[in-house]
Amino acid sequence: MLFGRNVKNPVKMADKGVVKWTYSTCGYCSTGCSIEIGSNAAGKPVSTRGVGGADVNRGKLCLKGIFEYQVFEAPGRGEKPMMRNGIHEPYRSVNWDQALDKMASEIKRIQRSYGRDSFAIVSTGQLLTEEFYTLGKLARGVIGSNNYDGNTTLCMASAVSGYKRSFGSDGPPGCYEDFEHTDCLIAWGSNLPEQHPIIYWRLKEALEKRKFPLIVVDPRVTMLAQFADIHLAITPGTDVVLQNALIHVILAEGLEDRDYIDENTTGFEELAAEVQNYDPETASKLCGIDAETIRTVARYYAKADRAMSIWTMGINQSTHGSDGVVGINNLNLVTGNIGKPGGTSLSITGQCNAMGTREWSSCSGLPGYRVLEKPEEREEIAKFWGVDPEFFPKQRGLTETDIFPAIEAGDIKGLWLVATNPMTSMPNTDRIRKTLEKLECLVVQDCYADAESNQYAHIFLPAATWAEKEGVFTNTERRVNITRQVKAPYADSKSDLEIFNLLAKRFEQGQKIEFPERPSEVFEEMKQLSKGRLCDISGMSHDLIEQKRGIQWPYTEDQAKRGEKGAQRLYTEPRSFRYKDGRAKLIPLPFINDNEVPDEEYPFWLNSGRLVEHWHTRTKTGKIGNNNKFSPIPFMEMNPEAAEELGIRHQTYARAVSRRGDAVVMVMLTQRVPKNMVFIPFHFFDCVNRLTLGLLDPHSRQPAFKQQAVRIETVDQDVAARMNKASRNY
Ligand SMILES: Nc1nc2c(c(=O)[nH]1)N[C@H]1C(S)=C(S)[C@@H](COP(=O)(O)OP(=O)(O)OC[C@H]3O[C@@H](n4cnc5c(=O)[nH]c(N)nc54)[C@H](O)[C@@H]3O)O[C@H]1N2
Ligand SMILES: Nc1nc2c(c(=O)[nH]1)N[C@H]1C(S)=C(S)[C@@H](COP(=O)(O)OP(=O)(O)OC[C@H]3O[C@@H](n4cnc5c(=O)[nH]c(N)nc54)[C@H](O)[C@@H]3O)O[C@H]1N2
Ligand code: SF4
Ligand SMILES: [Mo]
Repeated sequence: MLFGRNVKNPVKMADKGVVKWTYSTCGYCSTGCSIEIGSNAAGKPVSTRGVGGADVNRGKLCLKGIFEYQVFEAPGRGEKPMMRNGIHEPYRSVNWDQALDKMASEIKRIQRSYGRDSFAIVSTGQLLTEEFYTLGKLARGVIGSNNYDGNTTLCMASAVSGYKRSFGSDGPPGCYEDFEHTDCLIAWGSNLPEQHPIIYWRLKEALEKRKFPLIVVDPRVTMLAQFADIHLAITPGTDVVLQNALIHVILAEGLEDRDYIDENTTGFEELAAEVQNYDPETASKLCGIDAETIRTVARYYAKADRAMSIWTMGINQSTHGSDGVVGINNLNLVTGNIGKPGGTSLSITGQCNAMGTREWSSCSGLPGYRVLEKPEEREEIAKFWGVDPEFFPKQRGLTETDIFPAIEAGDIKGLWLVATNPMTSMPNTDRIRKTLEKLECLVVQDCYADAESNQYAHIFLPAATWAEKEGVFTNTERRVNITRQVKAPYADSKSDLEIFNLLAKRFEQGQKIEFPERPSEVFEEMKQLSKGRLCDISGMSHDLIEQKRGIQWPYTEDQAKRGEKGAQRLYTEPRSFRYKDGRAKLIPLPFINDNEVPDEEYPFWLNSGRLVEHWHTRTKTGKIGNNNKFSPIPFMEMNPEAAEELGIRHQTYARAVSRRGDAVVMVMLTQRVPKNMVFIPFHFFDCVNRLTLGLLDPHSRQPAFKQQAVRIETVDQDVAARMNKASRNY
């Protein structure tokens, strides 16, 4: 007789018939996991697995990486270029020459009629670095519009701005290995287990080996908060107050690192004077954390041998985003925690190549962290590309969040969206819809034709995606890793690199400048331009990157010759910051509350963010069954006590209303949010971003996606259910 396991069907692993594994890097988040794509005998990708020897993920993947081979054939892929005269006409398929000829002639017409900057370009954090560099060359050196930016303004702009203000340059100074050395970690507005599952796994592994305090600052009880030793459920948008109060306690109790401050910083007196105003009792009234807890956390952080902070969108997406980053840097500088193992200020980036675009896309300046404002840097690039330096603007143009209002105002008439879907991802999407409708020409270049922004386009260019092409990404810890091509571009789509090159040839100046066709040749150009820069990659090559499963920059030719690893940390030497005197700046941060805050009419905070199973606007994960099934419809987290007062039950529909618009969503009752807050994931079209306001940070121009006010209303359940069925749902 058979018992137990033996009577059950044994678990069978489907034999997918993999005959070949191709090395790649995950194309979703900025963790930068090394991944192998398995193809069957017919050359079709049928599997993905983590790479064991890779330093970042050591064989692991999260559920997005595990099913990533399904993105290639998912429904909605763009098959052929399409065109139409007006956005109310149906699209017709055309060939590439017709689409690109039309695009080039529209760019020229618009620039001739309204000026060079009247045609804008908005790109992304999700192209390969070689593609970013090439788009930068095309935008800055050929088309010559200064209104060229990326969706990174919705994402990383505050981190970039804060790093520049504190250290004199962008560039996250730490790495994942810092978890293994730190004695205290504060995570600010960052939900690692869901948004960076493999970085979280690295943190958890470090905690299992050696316990240290984990402190989480987040108004919501996220999964990371559930694992924390101390959770500070902060009042939204007030992190700067808490930072000032922590420094107040540190200085009042003499816990600062005097030697480090004297040797490496300027501005200490001004900072000390400002934080005088933030004694824990006063701060407590503003940020909602009790005074004793502020003191405890300050002592933990300052007394730890090595302390580090990580942060993500809870800090960046705020009207105090840039200040919040500077505040974290201040805290680390006064405690001497920069550039040492376990002592750092590490921005956790977002998209797979959020770093690559910062380094090489020329969005905010010129390649290799050069800026338009410095004549010698303009000269250098102009000479290298073979253009007249006078062709470059002398200062940075509009950011994405200023480009849309400029379209509204009639200053911009044409727009090219490359791998970004603002109809779902920008704040106040009703306004974005009206804005897009005003354009004389909108070009959408996307791997999926059903990206919502494409409903408003005149020209659609189908792009290849991820491992249908070849090139590098840079992850959160400055690690450059490679994606190898596993299959040909889907249908008649083309790699973004090829599209840029084909468009360049349609301009006189584009015929004069060299646009190499192969990604490895583009990489060689970048290497040349990186020599002596902070982001030096001159010791790398595509093959070496694959061999080492990613290399961290800076990595010079000398380092390569000596067979060293890439640099794990920046600013490890005294006075090695990027300001002329080598010192970092301590910057006082007076706090003014300028958010939309709840009031009688709109009594709830509206918070928004992400879920582990979905990626952004769901053009990918919405179609992958094993991702989508966990959250197939929009929902709203709401506190049970608040719901009871309003007569709202679990798993019924309710309407959230803001001053901008409304959205009907399924209610999920949970203690994860406080009584005066609701949380709605932003992955769904015509949902939370109909409600958001998106006030801008004055330094970074990044929108505050996480702080606005709404009221909640009951709705007729049958009507809501019918509406929900009728709305687009994969
Ligand atoms: N599964 C998945 N992973 C992703 C992505 C995805 O779409 N899906 N996107 C990637 C990208 S581009 C990014 S930028 C990252 C984002 O990664 P995260 O920033 O970790 O994710 P979010 O959910 O946007 O926001 C994080 C937290 O900020 C908190 N928060 C809100 N207001 C405040 C505040 O005032 N102060 C503080 N301290 N916290 C606040 C929210 O409650 C939320 O829990 O994730 C990346 N990883
Ligand atoms: N309410 C709210 N809104 C938010 C946020 C929030 O927390 N709350 N977070 C913000 C943040 S941090 C971010 S990063 C943005 C993200 O916002 P988006 O960038 O608009 O979101 P994605 O869905 O990633 O859009 C990328 C597009 O590029 C396409 N694509 C993918 N790969 C390729 C490729 O190789 N080539 C081409 N040409 N196209 C490709 C995809 O199909 C998709 O349409 O959203 C922001 N919006
Ligand atoms: S953690 Fe990020 S990089 Fe790693 S598999 Fe998941 S989505 Fe991909
Ligand atoms: Mo992001």
